[in-house]
Amino acid sequence: MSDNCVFCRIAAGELPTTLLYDGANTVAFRDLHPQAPTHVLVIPKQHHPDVAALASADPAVAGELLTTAAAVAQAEGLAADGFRLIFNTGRYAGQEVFHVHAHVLGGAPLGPLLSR
Ligand code: DGP
Repeated sequence: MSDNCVFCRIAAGELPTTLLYDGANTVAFRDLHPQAPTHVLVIPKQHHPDVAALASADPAVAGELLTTAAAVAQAEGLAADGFRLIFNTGRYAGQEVFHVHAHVLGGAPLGPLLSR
């Protein structure tokens, strides 16, 4: 746990959030600034800066992250019409919080993958 990591603090229950799932290794909560009708973040409890670091250090938890994201999509009613899963990774992707997180987005047509 990193004291100055906002997502570590959410995972530890130290900061308020709209928690949707709290498992042994992963947590899901609503994004503070939703970019779609449904916008959920899924994180591992353990701190890893991005998805590449997580996949390298702990492939099992990386898999759990995907399982949790799929379960969240199902629970939020996104499975039938589809959803988008995004891992912003690094500067060019615009990553702002350096604790790996999957964005689960859905609830309406999401448009093209990239805005130009
Ligand atoms: P990214 O650009 O991929 O690093 O996205 C970070 C996301 O995290 C962004 O959509 C806003 C969200 N976020 C930042 N701080 C908080 C917070 O304290 N609580 C919640 N629920 N979401 C946050």
